[in-house]
Amino acid sequence: MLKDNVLKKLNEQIQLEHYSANLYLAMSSWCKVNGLDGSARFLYAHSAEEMMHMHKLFNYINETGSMALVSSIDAPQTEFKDLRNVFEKTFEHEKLVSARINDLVELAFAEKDFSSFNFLQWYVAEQHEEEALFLGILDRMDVIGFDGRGLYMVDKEIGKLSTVASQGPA
Ligand code: OFO
Repeated sequence: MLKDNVLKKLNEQIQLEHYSANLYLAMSSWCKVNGLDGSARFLYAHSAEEMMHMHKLFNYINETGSMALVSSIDAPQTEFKDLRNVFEKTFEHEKLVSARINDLVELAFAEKDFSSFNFLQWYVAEQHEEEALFLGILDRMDVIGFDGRGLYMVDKEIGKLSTVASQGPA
């Protein structure tokens, strides 16, 4: 069984991963209706990854004999200034997720809950990859730019990442 304070934080992380999935799905929808099919595909696939992150936590909690909770999720933002704004927000969001994971790791260690500490290492590595992935997309935008056919090229490049989203950019 998990200690109450660790269980509470793990359940909050379930909620945050679920929010991440909904946020990226909302972003995918915005991209699709704005003709940005590559980005829409990438964000749709990434939303599915976030659901996997959520389920992984859910299953871990239940395996310990504790109660994984399904809580209400805030509605995500649905309007964005432009494509760069979408990906600036993904990067900011991933940095928030990393900070929450770090807090969880710190708590698990302080509580001598080494099973949770070990379990959470997967998320530590994953957050490193995700921050690098989204920062890489912002860098590509800066290199390609948005002049002329720039937006088309950027969207196409992001679309190519959708098949390798789980491994990071090729
Ligand atoms: Fe995007 O890594 Fe989970 O939230």
